[in-house]
Amino acid sequence: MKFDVVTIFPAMVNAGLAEGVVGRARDRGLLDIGVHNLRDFTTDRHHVVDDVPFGGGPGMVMKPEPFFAAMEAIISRRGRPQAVVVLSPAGRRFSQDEARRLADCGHVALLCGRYEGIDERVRERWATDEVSIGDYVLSGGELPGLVVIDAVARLVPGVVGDEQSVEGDSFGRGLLDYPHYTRPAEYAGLRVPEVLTSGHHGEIRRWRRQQALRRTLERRPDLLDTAALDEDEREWLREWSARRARTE
Ligand code: 4FV
Repeated sequence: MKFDVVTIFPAMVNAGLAEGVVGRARDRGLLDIGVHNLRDFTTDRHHVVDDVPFGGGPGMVMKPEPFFAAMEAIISRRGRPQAVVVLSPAGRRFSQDEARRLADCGHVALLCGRYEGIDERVRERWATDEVSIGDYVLSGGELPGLVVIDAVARLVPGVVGDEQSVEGDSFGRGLLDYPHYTRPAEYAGLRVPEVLTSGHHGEIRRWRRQQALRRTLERRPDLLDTAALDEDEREWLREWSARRARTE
């Protein structure tokens, strides 16, 4: 999987890519990540990347020319990305489905803004997607870019050792994850649910499915509209809502 990141803080991005699953995958060549310093694509000796906003107003806006030059260079050096993502609060909300779609692209460029944002003509000319990681304002697009790379990289075969854990991940089937426990079986007066130390793998799988479903029902019922539920899960939901109706 190939990524290209355009940023004025390459060290910050490289630091965020250096550890753990993504860091190992990059070292093993499963991920080919180009991190490009936007200032390298300026032509003035002060490497200026921002300017005052047309129409006035607070703050500065990132100039279009360096981004255009950066995209031209990426295409000539590394090929044309299938997806060019501008990270911004005005974008489509990032999700596991979005991560899967980008993972199927094979080559994704990520344009990270700072200041008030990037001149709109960059999005008009280059972006295939505008993506937001959430309804809050950050000081830059680098952290959102790292979030996207991390989520997409986990879907690249071989990046996460045990493929099952990716499939079993939260949102793998659109449900929240079941609770996790490890040794000791009792700690601070708190015991691990019996079923998990029972050795009954069928029972354990059933308990985990019920826990994932119940948590989703309690915390994110909105997810149930799109979750891929099987007949058991639909039956449990019917039982639980019938029981709740009886107790209300
Ligand atoms: C953001 C978000 C975000 C806005 C102006 C960078 C900042 C600054 N990006 N999801 N939320 N970006 O807050 O993606 O340039």
